[in-house]
Amino acid sequence: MLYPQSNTYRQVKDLSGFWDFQFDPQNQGVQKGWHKALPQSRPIAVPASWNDQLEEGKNNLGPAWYQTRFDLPSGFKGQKVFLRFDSVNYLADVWLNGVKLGSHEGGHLPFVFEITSPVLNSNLLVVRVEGQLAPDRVPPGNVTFDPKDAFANSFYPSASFDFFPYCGIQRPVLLYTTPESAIQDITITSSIKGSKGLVHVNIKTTHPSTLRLTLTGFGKKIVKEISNSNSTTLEVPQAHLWQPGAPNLYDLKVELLDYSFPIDQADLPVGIRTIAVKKDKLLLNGKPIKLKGFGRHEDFAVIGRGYMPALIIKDYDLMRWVGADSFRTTHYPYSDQMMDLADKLGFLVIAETPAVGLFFKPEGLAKRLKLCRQYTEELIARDKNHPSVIAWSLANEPHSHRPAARGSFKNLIQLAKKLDKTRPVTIVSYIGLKEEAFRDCDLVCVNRYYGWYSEPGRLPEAFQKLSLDLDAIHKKYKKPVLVTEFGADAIPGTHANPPEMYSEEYQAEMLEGYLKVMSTKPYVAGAHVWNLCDFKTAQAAHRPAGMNYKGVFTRDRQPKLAAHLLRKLWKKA
Ligand code: GCB
Repeated sequence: MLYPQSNTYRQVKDLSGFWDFQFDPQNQGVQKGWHKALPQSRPIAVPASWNDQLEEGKNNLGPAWYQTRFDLPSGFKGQKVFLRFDSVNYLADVWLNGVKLGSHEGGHLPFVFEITSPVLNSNLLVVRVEGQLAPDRVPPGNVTFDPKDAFANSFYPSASFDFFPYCGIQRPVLLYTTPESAIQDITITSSIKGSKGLVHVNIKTTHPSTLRLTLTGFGKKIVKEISNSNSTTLEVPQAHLWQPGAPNLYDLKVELLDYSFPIDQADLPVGIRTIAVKKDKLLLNGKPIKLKGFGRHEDFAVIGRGYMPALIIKDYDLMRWVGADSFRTTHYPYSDQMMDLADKLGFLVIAETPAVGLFFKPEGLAKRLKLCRQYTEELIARDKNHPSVIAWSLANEPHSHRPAARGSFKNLIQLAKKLDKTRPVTIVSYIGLKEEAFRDCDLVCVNRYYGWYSEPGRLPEAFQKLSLDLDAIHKKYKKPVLVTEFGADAIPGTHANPPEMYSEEYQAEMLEGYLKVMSTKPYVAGAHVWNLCDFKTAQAAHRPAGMNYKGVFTRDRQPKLAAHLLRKLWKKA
């Protein structure tokens, strides 16, 4: 899926701004025809979650309605016109000029409608958004309590996951055009042969035609024309490989030709790199790597989970400052812009679907699994061309103790591997040794909280358990092991000597001890601290002030003791 581009043949208009907004507590909007105009609206910012913008928005998960008016720019006429939502959480129904365009389920992934025929000179766009938590949704909520299903029902609102269930139009809404004959999609993979980089390109077009590819960078320009085929390989002599510390990107221009005249164009950055698993090592460009980084959340005061360019820059800067080289998009795909910058700045990314808190009780299971497949397809379609993405994570902490889990993950992993033959596929588990799905994964990713949820206050014991546990997991699966979460809450400004839970000292000591244990294990291919920053959760007895304080930076991005410690450890490594 190509992100909307603006060039000689294509236009983009960003519909961000103040939209009209109305909650629908009686759920009467559809029946009363609100899609034709909202009766009593007030302004709201788009993109942003609605919850922290308005007093009654806080624990309100909808339904709610948005509307905006836009005029079709003159340059859009005579072109195919599309409307793209980068992310609406959770369920979106969309009308243009009173005509229903369609619906989309699931936040954090884009959806597009072609609107060439319903679009007018002046338009009314209306969106109904609903973010209720339900057992047959992913991520789920309002799940009947089962003691084996961690987190179920302990939160208000009743999320089966540990972050606030922010709702709304959370990323940009874009109006864009393509020509009638157009490039629809480009898929890029790369391989390395000696000093040569091979860039494999597959292009999908509306009509069979001739294509011209131009790859430029590092003083080289490679041009190739292809007809009668949509695939080719570009050979780059003395290739500058992409990797952290040297995020070398080439520019690929693809032109669609009518005879020899270009009639459409799409541009993409290209990073030449390989990623592979060999025995218990994770190899980037053929060399073993060990990830140092974080889990994170798209989360900030007032905007909630809304797209905020300055926050993206800030978080990359914090990661750079601390010496991190990687992150996992916990627990849902991040914005396209975040991913673009990972390519540019040289961060390695484990890209995760929104499948968090997945459980395998029979009720609603078919629907949940269908959504998991949809998210896997949508995520890979969106992020397949990013050199920064080195693995797909298809779930975080599924409650996989039921037998249905193994087969379900086997199918899901197969799907991901069919869609992308180049990247390792995994799930992230808290079960570890008993996680049957690890047999089908390329990487073994475990979240570990010894010294926090177990062995509270007893760090030496925690480190011992961690060590034994990791060795046992490695012995069983013989694959690279990544500790994709470990951490302790530290309430900013809380100090204790000797260290005590919730103090900054305890958090720092725990992270240091975990990293020390992992440094003695050659099979550990990654350590991701939970979390980069403190973040908002739903309310629960174990979440003071509705916050998870496991950030090494505060929610407003100031360092705790642990951030300074990591900087010392990671910068010198
Ligand atoms: C986990 C979850 C993460 C939570 C974290 C915690 O295992 O994957 O979403 O926030 O633990 O702090 O409890």
